[in-house]
Amino acid sequence: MFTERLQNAINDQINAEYYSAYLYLAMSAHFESKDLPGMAAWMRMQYEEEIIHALKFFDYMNDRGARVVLKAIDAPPVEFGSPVEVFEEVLAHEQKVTSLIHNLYTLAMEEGDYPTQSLLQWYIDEQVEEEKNASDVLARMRMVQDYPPGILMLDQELGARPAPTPPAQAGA
Ligand code: OFO
Repeated sequence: MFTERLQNAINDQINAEYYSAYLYLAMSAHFESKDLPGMAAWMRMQYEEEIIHALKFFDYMNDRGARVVLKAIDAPPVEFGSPVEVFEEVLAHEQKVTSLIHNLYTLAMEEGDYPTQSLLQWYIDEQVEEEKNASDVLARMRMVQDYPPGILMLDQELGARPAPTPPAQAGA
C-alpha cells in the first residue's frame, strides 16, 4: 500500500529536487557574472538534470494515483565563492541529497512498498553518478586553484558537458 506517510515524503523530495535545480541555476548565474560561460553552462545542465529528477517523482506519484502537492521552493544563495568553493558546495549538496534518497528508501522498506523501492533504485544509482561528477570536477579544480590559465582551460572543458537525457517515463 502506498501510505500517506510515504506520499508526503515523496512530495518533500520533489521539493528538494526543485531546490537543487534552483541552487544550480543560481550557481549558473554566479558564473555568468564572473565571465566563466563554460562553468555557467555546466551548472545549467545540472539544473536541467534536477528538473528531470523532480518530474520522474511527479510522474510516479500520478501513475500510482497519489496527489502531488507542490510546496514553496526556498531561495538559493545569491553570492558564491571561488570555483573551488562552488564545487565543494556542489559535492556537499549532492551528499546531502544522497542521504535524503537513502532515508526515503528506508521508509519505503518500512512501509513494505516494493514499487517505490524499485523506483528509488534508479535514484540511488543516479546519486552515485551525481557525487562522482561533482568530485571529479572538484579534484581538477583543486589542482588548478586560482591559476587563471588553468581556470580558463577548465571553463572550456566544462562548457562541453552534453544536455542530460530524460529517462523513460515512469510507467511507460
Ligand atoms: Fe537530484 O540529484 Fe542532484 O541534487
